[in-house]
Amino acid sequence: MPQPYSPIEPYCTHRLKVSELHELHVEECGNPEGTPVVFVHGGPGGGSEPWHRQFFDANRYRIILFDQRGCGRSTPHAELRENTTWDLVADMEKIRELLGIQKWVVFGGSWGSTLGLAYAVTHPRRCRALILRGIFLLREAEIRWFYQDGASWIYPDAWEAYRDAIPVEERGDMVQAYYKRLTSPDPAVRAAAARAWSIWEGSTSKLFPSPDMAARFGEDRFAEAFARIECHYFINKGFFESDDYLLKQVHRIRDIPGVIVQGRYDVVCPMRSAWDLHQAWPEADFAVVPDAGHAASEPGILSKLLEATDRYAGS
Ligand code: STX
Repeated sequence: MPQPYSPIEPYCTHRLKVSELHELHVEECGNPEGTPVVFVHGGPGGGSEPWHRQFFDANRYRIILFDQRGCGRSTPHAELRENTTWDLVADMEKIRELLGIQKWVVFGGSWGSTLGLAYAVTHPRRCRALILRGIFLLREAEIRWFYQDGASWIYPDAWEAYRDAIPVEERGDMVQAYYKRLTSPDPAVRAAAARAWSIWEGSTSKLFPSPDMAARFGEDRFAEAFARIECHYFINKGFFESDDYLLKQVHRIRDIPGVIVQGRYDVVCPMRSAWDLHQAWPEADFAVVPDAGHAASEPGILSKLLEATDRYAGS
């Protein structure tokens, strides 16, 4: 079993005001003189967690974690206004400038891969390397697969609760139906929809599903931000100008060292997207883990991620 690095605490935290409305939580761990790496969390709306620090050797990396707008310790919680992909890309630049970093390694899984790619194609010269896992390009087919029809064929049991939160006559467009509830003025309606949405994702993330994970995803505070922000980004097609925007922009980053790590049995972000990215960016290292799903904590995925961070750590 691969072991993550030991738990660590930040040596420094920041509150960064990025708009009239939003303030971000930013933290630095590890070695202030080390290679800078930014951890880009999933969702959108998932927030960063203490164990995310453990993908990196604290002796060799200056590890930067932040909570994206509206989630984790950033405020206001679950806020959808002034919250777009391009706001988040701009926030990453603000963080980089605040910390006086020229170039950093960008590490992200799932939505973290989406945002990591959006950042990298916009600011390629700021990226020392990219480490991407569980590739999500936020294309219509990916949203349809997981939230409408596809993953439901693999997890019909977990699907029931997600489906039953929506009345039959609205099930033709689940994302739209959820959006209506997740933005309802009634907090009880919002909370019920958020729980159902979030538990669906938590129940399907691992090759061997863990009840712990599903339960954690169902906690009110987490679910509210996760479900509302995800749904908002999906309704808005990721704020990308076209469905294949990221793939079309990959030419901008092909000379940056890159690693793509993908679980073969990822049901949340099926391997087709990682494969499409690999085709568009053949120079990047492409590691398919034959016995894993979506989660970064699965042994085969963790092992490849640790290998990748070790490679770019410098001396
Ligand atoms: N959303 C996939 C995603 O980014 C489509 C994601 N799924 N679960 C997570 O992120 C966390 C484990 C980070 C909450």
